[in-house]
Amino acid sequence: MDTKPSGARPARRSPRLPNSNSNAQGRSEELKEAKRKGKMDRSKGEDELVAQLKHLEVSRSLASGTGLVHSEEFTRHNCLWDPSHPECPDRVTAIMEELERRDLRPRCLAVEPREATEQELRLVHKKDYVDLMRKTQTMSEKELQTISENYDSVYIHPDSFRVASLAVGSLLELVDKVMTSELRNGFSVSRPPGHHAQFDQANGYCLFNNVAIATRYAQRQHRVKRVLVVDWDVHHGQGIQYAFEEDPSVLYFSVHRYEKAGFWPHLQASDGPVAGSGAGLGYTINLPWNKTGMTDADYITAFQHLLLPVAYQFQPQLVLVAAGFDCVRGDPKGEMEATPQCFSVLTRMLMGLAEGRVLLALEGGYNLRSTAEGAAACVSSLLGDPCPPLSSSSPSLSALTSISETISAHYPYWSRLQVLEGGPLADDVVIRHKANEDQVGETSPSPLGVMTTGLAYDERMMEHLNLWDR
Ligand code: X5A
Ligand code: ZN
Repeated sequence: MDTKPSGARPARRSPRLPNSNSNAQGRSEELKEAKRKGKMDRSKGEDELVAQLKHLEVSRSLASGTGLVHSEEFTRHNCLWDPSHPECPDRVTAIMEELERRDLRPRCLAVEPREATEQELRLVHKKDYVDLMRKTQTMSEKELQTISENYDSVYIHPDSFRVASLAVGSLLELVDKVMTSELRNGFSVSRPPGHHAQFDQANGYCLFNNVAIATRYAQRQHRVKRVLVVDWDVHHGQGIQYAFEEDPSVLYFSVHRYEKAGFWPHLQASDGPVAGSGAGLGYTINLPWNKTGMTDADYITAFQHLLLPVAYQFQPQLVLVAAGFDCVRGDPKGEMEATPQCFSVLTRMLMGLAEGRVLLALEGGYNLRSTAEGAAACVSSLLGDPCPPLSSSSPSLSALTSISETISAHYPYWSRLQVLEGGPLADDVVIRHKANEDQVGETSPSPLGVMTTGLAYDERMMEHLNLWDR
């Protein structure tokens, strides 16, 4: 996996250029040389033009390719005192083997991981915390165990700092490549996971918050204004929520097992009525499941009736997915019933947003088969494959109750949810056409234009009818 996507792409050449192999007699070497140079200059010019076009909005449709980051290094982080810890190196190996088995891996473009810098880690984390994590590299097993006990559900290995930095940096590389349209979308097969990690603490098998750091990085480095973070890991990503709860530039949506705070991390902050605070009010959306066994229909309904209406109103410029697969059927912690194929569909649903700039980063997932199949299903969608069919079923009453409670909490903030409450379309949404009123001239698209769907209707159309055969 050392092929850089840029290297894998053949240089474009004009088909109009003649083949320069002709060795016609009488032609001076000078002329041949001049022609050869001319051709080189011309294709060089084209390459530059293509490179420049890729930075323009209009050329986004040219963006192709699904980036895949992985490295053997991700298997170096493991629990020295519990070899049967669920957050184990085999998780990423199982995913890579499944991608290989389904011939998905060679269809992706390999992206080389890199370690995040101190400055990048500090986009989300406190200096003292980053310094402490760096120091763990030279600690004894005994010391590591003591440090780990200061946190909830965490283990640290001497290689953890390096591997966790690599997991962050991998996602940052993908952010760079989708923001410059070198890639359309991507998947980071990395560990340790990140969505529970917080400003000054490790938590829930997470050391650095990969997705939260990537969000801030996209905003700083690529001037991205609005980022949508979708978290379908079965646990609530409280680390991501805390990082952005007051920030209206980041819409955080999490669907998670909750059981009225009976499930880890047992926080009231994970509940449906929690919506963010200050300027960020309305930009934190929690969908807590209060029963196990949620199915494809429950997840699809949540996306169709809650996430997608809000996401299309928010108009993100980048979508990051905290992609845990502990929500897939067979996971010992999640105890959900969603199929791996369901996550193909959820991925596909997000690809219509942000001009397809969708990046998935692995979070949890503790059944190797479920995790591998779920991740492969997502990669298949990112590559543009058609979604496999889902067995039809109806959402459960418990799921509908959760969805409805979250919609109730959020409809004051999102007008696109208000139509679902049965409310009438606001009168001012209808732009009434006035007859005999010439309004020609202003044709440039307004910012509102791209948010508004046109509806052409006139009662006089009723006058066209079949008079002799009603
Ligand atoms: C990333 C993830 C789960 C932590 C469970 C702690 N963490 N009981 O899935
Ligand atoms: Zn999880």
